[in-house]
Amino acid sequence: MLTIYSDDHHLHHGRCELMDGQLMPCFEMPSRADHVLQRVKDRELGPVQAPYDFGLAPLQRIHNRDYLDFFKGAWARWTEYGEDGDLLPYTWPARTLRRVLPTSLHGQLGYYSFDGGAPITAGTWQAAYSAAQVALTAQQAIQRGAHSAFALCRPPGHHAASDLMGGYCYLNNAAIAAQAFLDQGHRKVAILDVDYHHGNGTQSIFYDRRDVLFTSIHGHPEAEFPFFLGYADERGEGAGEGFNFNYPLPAGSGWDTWSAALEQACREIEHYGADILVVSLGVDTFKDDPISQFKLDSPDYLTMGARIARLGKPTLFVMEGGYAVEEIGINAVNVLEGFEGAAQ
Ligand code: SP5
Ligand code: ZN
Repeated sequence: MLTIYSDDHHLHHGRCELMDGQLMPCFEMPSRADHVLQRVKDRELGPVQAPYDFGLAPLQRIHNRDYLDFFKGAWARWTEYGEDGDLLPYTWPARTLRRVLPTSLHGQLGYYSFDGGAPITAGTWQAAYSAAQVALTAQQAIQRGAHSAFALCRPPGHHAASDLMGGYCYLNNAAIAAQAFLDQGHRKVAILDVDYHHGNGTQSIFYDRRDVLFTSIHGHPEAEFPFFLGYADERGEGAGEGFNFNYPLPAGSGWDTWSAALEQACREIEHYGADILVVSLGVDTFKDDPISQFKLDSPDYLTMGARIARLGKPTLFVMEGGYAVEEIGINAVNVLEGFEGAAQ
């Protein structure tokens, strides 16, 4: 399987995040992607190629122009204040407040984010831009006939909505790639989001559309980030009604529970008749993940990949979360190897 990778992800290295009342080093760190790349090489999964540059147009198909302009320019505005620490929001337009776009940098940052988990550093825009290009380059490989490809994206993307960053995400790599498939002639794209957290950004982007089926297996939002989306009764709206499927699972869920949800998601994807499958590949479902509560073990990821392969669709894997850094490469590449072992 072809892997697309850019070293630019090293340009994004947030200093800290707030957890349990303390500032901790960011769980979403550069060594994550380094470990995945190393495992791709160790297992001789296939060639590793740098991304092409498709420019901003495919990003603008998903993200609002004002959001992209804000994100691109935010760091320069921050340095004008003489600051060089991470740029982090601290006020959001929650209930009773007005959703107005202030002129101040921090006001705008609150407007364009939903949590304090997406720090902007000097290189965040470039890293996120390159991650989107990684996804688009892998998408192009499938468009040109490959049965599968792996977009080794970092930072991840599935929490990012059309004009919101959060949950370590800035640009929605999977959504950008899904839209590119549609723009290049495909009619039905299915997204299977296996990250431990609900893909709220992806769901919101496609919620009123039927040309993208969104399915997600995740920690129940009653108890888990992102809390405010990802419930089973969210089935889509308008033309998109019936094209959104959430499988929220309780803390402690292991492979038996998880794989039963995967069966249901696969059934919906088959019923939908997708031309293409995009997998939001988070491996934070792992038993030793430091911020998650599922109990999948490394061999389970081989089985996961094999089940996905049995759908028989051209499949783009897009890297999302996974914070057990030592095992992230094993687990992510196990999905890909399980897929290859079962695909014809
Ligand atoms: C892409 C992705 O996986 N983003 C996840 C963002 C999760 N951010 C919130 C983390 C909060 C962790 N709290 C764990 C409490 C354990 N005591
Ligand atoms: Zn996650």
